[in-house]
Amino acid sequence: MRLSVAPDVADALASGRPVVALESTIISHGLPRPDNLAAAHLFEQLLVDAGVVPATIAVLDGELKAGLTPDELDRIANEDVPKLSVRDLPVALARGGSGATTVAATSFIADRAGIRVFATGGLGGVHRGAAETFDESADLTVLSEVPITVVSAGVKSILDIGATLERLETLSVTVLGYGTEEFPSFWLRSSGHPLDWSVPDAAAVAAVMASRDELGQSSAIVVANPLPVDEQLDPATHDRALEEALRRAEEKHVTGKEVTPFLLETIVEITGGESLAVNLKIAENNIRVAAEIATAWARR
Ligand code: PSU
Ligand code: MN
Repeated sequence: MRLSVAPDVADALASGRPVVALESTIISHGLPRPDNLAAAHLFEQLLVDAGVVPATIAVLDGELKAGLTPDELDRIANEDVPKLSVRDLPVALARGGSGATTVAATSFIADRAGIRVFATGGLGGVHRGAAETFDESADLTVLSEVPITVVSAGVKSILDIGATLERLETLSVTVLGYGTEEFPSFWLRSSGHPLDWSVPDAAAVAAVMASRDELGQSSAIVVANPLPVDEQLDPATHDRALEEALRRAEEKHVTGKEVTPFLLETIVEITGGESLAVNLKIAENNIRVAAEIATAWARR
């Protein structure tokens, strides 16, 4: 397989030291330039500071990458690379192309590299109106097939959160509230959707990972990690921005894989960057928890 694992990542995996995978679509499509490159460096540094080796995942020049050099990180942040999900990977490899990986493609590549824990901001999910459009992220179906533990702040309220949770159930993806009994809605701590299972700490997540392996299951564990309430987006600002972004997407007939980036950019614009600041906090918060989980896992 054309998979290049960075030397520090390969060393850590070989000696059982903690590694956390990071996705690259959040860098290329989820955050605006030039903040995106600074954020990408910060995300890696948070892991390094926690004694964990970061492995940012992407596709470059026809090769799957687990762990990027600073130059490679710069390319993802500053070149107009496409967003690649799992179905796009064979085409990118065949053409010698490059791209940023979604949660689905990152999970797939991280698993092939032998990485067990992955931190992102929010997962893709079932879009509003999916009953007519069938727009559901491949993140969900891929997570039913890849035994990775992914830390996220739930899914954004731009999606249909209830339908997303139903699909995760159907797909046998284990969902754990991290210090919460409720599924978070990314910018907000609450979504109104209760969860079946809550865990208090990283060691409890590692114990569930071990049980999953013991059962020989192939599906992912989603760790739903909400922001502290004093760090969340103001709920009134949130509701106003969401409504307006959904209206504009409909008016402009935005469809397919453009929907997520369009809504996110529009919400950043409407909130005057406030949603972006919260977005960064969410990613940082998830990375810290992922570092603790990877460390607890490495100790077992
Ligand atoms: N949610 C976010 N920010 C993002 C994404 C999702 O809050 O940048 C990205 C992730 O990479 C996710 C992808 O895997 O969008 C899902 O896109 P789609 O719905 O087209 O599958
Ligand atoms: Mn879609």
